[in-house]
Amino acid sequence: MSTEILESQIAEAPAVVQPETYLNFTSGILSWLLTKDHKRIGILYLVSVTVMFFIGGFAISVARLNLMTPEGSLIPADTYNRLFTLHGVIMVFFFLVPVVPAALGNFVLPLMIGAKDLALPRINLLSWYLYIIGACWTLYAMIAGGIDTGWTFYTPYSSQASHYDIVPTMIGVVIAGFSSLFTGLNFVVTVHWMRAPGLTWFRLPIFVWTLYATSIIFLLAVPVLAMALILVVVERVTHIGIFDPALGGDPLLFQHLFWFYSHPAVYIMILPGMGIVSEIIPCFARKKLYGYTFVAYSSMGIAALAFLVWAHHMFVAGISVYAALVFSSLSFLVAVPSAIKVFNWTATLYKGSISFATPMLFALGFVALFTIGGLTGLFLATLGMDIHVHDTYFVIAHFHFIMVGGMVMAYMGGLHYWWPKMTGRMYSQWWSRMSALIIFFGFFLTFLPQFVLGYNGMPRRYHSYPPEFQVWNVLSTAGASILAVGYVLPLGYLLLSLRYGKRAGPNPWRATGLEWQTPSPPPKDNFEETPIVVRDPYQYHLEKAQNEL
Ligand code: HEM
Ligand SMILES: [Cu+2]
Repeated sequence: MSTEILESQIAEAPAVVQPETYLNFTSGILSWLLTKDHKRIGILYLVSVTVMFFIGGFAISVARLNLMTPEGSLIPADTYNRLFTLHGVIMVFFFLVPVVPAALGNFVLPLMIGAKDLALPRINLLSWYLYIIGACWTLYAMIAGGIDTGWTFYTPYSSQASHYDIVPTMIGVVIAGFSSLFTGLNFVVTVHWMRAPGLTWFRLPIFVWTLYATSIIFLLAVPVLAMALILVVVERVTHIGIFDPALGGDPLLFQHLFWFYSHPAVYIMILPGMGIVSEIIPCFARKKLYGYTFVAYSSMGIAALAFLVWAHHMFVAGISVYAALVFSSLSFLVAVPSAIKVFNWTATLYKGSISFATPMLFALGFVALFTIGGLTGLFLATLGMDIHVHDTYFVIAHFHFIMVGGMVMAYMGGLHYWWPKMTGRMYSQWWSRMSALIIFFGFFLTFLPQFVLGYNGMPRRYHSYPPEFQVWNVLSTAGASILAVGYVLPLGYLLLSLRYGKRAGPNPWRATGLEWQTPSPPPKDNFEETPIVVRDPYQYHLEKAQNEL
């Protein structure tokens, strides 16, 4: 099997002493904190989002343990509410949104287009500082004060009922929002200006296309979220009626503004994941990506449609039946570009010479779990079904299939794919494959029972429940414990690889992207000389032909 070929290649990589790289050309903590190098900023993001992931994960682990028993005797209801809110806010705004664009994208985007850096390196550093300030601020507000509105900050909870630290939490989220906004701006400018000679738009790797589409969403949607949150703050401080009916405001208005951002935001979370998978599958199937132009256009199609479906979150909130019908139909349309991608990945796999290396395991996990998440989304877009399962565990299961089964899987795939490029080292193949499997099965055991729970009527955000739901909840908690092991393992073998890992060489996967044509880790300015592109991406069949000669 070609896996063996890969492993033997890893072993053959020459053990020469590394010359100057982005990691060692200067040293000291200040050289990192003041760096304008996109690769170092990518690493700074990587470390920070990882910390946030484990904080958010810890919070929900306690909440999930509480659900082992129907009466929820582990923690008080109030603590439970604060924990799931902390989990949601951290995971969405401080992990899922930035993780792929700001951490992986920052690192590989310039390398993939043959550029020296992003177009606006200082703005890039500023983005990271805004992220850190927003994160510390929000965390402090949520831990010292606490909020219990859920990550959606719905009014009237957030405008009157909740008495905790709503205002500082929202300000923190808005600050972090500007970080995404600047990253998006930076990426758009970079893709327009900095492509290597010969790298036309339709020669761009799909990951670059998806980062571009994501950036457009950032630019159009983040300001709306910022405005909505600022209006809640204004209302709480000045008591001018905006959303609060008691003051003459309209609570539905908040939901419109919020979801006008947050629905497109779910595509911010999933599009770059699709991009990663579109890099990994051709590489480990040693085939050209099937239907490249369709995949590229479908990314832009998803980005455009994302803005037309926000009110499918509001079917039971009191919008008119006609509006609901329109939003329901539009929601079905989003399935088309998504299905195109799934079809193209499957077609790429067909008759490929597949190697089940770790990044590929994660990518295949993504395709399976994302497909289930997407199909259950169609259930939710169906008006009658949505009325039945709205705000139940069915919804929790659906979005975790997309965001955790989909996005986190893709992220892990990308991390394992580009790790040798980032660090110059290989990690343990055995342990990393184990953790891919543990995450996959742990994930299923955690979230599959939640579809059953939701369908049978267990509402979300409840700290206790009727005893007949216990069996499924215990299964889900057991799955979550397995999942937790799967997430902690990579921390171990990746850190160990930094010291003990084999040297990776410039191109351990024999991939075709430009990022593999420079040493690992790359030198400070990425390429010794600017590469000139003469071929379309993913020309794995050419390489295969050469090997056969
Ligand atoms: C990257 C990973 C994850 C993300 C982005 C994420 C995101 C979210 C979000 C947005 C919510 C909604 C909170 C709300 O209802 O306001 C939520 C709820 C929940 N999450 Fe996660 N989650 C992640 C991982 C996990 C994991 C690993 C578990 C399993 C232990 C988990 C278990 C839950 C549960 C049980 C709830 C429901 C809380 C409730 O409504 O009572 N999540 N998650
Ligand atoms: Cu939506």
